[in-house]
Amino acid sequence: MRLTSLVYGLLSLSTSVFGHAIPLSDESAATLEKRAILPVTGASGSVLPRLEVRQLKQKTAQWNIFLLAMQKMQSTAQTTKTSYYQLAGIHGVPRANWDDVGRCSACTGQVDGYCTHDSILFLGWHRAYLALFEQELVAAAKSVAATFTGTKKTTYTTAANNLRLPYWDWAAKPASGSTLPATITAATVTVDTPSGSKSIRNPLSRYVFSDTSGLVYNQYKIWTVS
Ligand SMILES: [Cu+2]
Repeated sequence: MRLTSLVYGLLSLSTSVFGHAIPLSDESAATLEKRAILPVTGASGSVLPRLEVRQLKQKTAQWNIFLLAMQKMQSTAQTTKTSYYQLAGIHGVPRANWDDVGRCSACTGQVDGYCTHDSILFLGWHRAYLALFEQELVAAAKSVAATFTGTKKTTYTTAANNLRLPYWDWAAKPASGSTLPATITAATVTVDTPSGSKSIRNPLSRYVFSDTSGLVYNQYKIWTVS
């Protein structure tokens, strides 16, 4: 979410409380009112550490529910604002407006988007962005956990509640093998589902676009289109 959008949303709320019309930059109140504000709260529940991706993999239940949650986000319709596709678009590519919020007229070239790569807002912007991604990831994990039954439902619900977005420590060198985790490069991965063990497309390896119109980088053209 562009930070200015969030600020505008809060200002819009305050105008309804106090009954005053506040002129908001060059955007009309009518345009602002039709937007759905998505609060960035971070993951619900306790404050927990984010684990390095290879450490998370050691936690079998959390790793499984993490992969299933990523699969669920990626299989959500690209038009849904909290889908993997739309959340990725907030960062910049696919190049599409999120919730009708237009991009700045001065943003040109291939690295435009809402991401503030070239400003002092860089760190703050990405903290909010990752908090949004993480809250949707954990929500998806809880949703998937609820589809299990019996003791597995209990196990995966606990795992989902304790799941946080992992990170990759690129400076951590394993005793052998590639520094790039195999869990990212493997084409398929085996997961435990409510209907048993299954091999699925690895959601950490690729995303399959159903609409490539927002893609602008040549290297993305090699990706599969369903
Ligand atoms: Cu960025």
